Amino acid sequence: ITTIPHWLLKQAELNPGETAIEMDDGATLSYQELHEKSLQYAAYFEKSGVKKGDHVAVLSSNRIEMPIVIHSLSYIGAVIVLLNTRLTAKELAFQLQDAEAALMVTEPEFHSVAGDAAHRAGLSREKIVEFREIHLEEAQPTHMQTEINLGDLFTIMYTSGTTGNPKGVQLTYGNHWASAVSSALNLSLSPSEKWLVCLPVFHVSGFSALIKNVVYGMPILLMKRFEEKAVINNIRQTGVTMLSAVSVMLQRMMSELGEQQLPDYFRGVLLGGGPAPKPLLEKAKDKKIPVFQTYGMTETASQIVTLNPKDALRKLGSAGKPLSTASLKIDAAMGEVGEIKVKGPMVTTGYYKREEATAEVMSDGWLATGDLGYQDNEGFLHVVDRRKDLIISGGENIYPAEIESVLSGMEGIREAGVTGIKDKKWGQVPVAFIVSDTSGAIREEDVLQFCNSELASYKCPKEIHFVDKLPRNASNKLMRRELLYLRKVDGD
Ligand code: S0N
Ligand code: AMP
Ligand code: MG
Ligand code: MG
Ligand code: MG
Repeated sequence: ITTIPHWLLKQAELNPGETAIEMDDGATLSYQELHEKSLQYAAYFEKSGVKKGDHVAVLSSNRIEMPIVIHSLSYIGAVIVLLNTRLTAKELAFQLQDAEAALMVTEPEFHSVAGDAAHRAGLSREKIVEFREIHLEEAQPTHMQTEINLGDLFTIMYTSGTTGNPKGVQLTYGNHWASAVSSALNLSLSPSEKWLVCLPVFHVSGFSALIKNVVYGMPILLMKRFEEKAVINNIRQTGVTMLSAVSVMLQRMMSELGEQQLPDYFRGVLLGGGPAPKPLLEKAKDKKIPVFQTYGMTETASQIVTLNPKDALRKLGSAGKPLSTASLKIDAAMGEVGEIKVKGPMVTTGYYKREEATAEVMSDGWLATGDLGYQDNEGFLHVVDRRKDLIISGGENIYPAEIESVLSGMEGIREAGVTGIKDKKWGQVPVAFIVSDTSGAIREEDVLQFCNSELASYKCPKEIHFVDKLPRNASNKLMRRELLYLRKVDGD
């Protein structure tokens, strides 16, 4: 197959009156309403000049407009560039430019950062559309995509790398569709479930739930932001059966729960986006909260290896087996650690305009993830280490190279090295080691202020250490793991 009926059009036909989306403020949309609103938005975007194949950037929190904008853009065949709302104007500008965005859609909350980013990217003011400016005059666009071509590019989401600038991960409709179908087979999902979405929709973690919503006809409860109390209340009061989360969210939910339990109809938490600490999994088991660890990434449109509910307790700590349409291989003997490679219809076609970077990780359909793991004697995956140098803080990725390049651009800094340390709250946080140049007198507070103006705050180093030189090997390569020996902790 190359084409399928548009998934939202199909749900509007099959389940018009069923609830598609509930918001935590009580607003709801049935599939028919979601479809009609999306058509109206599509007509507006078409009138604004958006054509099939154009790239439209979206900068928004999990508002009800988010799914509407996403489906409306797919109704006119535009490609959606999802922007992380925590980024600075400078970081956003890079992505707008790199992705060749023709238009940016955003909400009033980001008025000023969006304006600044667009200006830096050379995108004119009238190319920024705020939700409140969208006029719903026409009922539908003139050129509507009633069918989805699975080979067409659907989304671009940015991910940083071991060197230099972020790269745009391209995902086709087929990638997202295969992901949704495979996830349903793995977790036995059906329209009688309700999925709570508290992960950001600008990440594939949250985005994939919006696709499940229209591919299965399964309702979702969309939360504007994560808040542990509200998540627990929503599970109790609105019949939520499943949710996806990163470790820090599960941790916060369990502290909030204390001795209390979740209702029996709650089927479980799909836990991913970073390491799943064993003590956290044990604690959830004690509290009778089913947790399904999943391994996946932006490049695989979310899950690719996931622990099946039936094995969840027996195989605690494992990330499970590849989904039914996917394959996994580790070039090492059984039980031995090696690089994790994955293949399947959910795997990206590559990075936007980065043929070299794509060729580096893709070969014969296999994606070399850079993550390390082993398969046990039953074939279950155990992830033991993340991609080279990658720091994961509360589910957000931080690449030392990106922070180092910002730091060395600051006046007074000769060179900088960045690595991660363990953190109780976020799992890991970045710390920086700085060699100042001969001009001397550079202050910690100036460095922090500089970082704040250039980098999203989760990327800003939590400690600054001034050192005489950085540890390098014989070929002059920075040895980031050795940086920690230079760390001077207060009170030492
Ligand atoms: C954990 C979250 C919710 C924390 O945000 P919170 O509590 O709302 O913070 P704020 O009130 O916004 O800010 C308060 C201060 O905290 C700082 N801050 C916020 N987040 C972080 C962070 N992650 N690290 C460090 N600091 C942080 C703010 O900057 C602010 O500080 P100041 O005042 O100094 O500005 C939030 O971080 C969050 O939503 N995290 C999750 C992100 C995520 O979705 N990651 C997954 C990405 N990966 C993928 O998409 C692929 C894997 C995948 O698909 C998947 C993942 C999980 C589960 C399922 C799947 C799946 O396969 O389906
Ligand atoms: P992202 O690029 O934001 O999609 O992050 C994906 C990365 O998160 C993976 O390449 C891994 O390094 C890490 N990750 C995802 N799932 C797991 C897991 N179950 N255990 C350990 N690390 C994980
Ligand atoms: Mg908050
Ligand atoms: Mg990430
Ligand atoms: Mg400098």
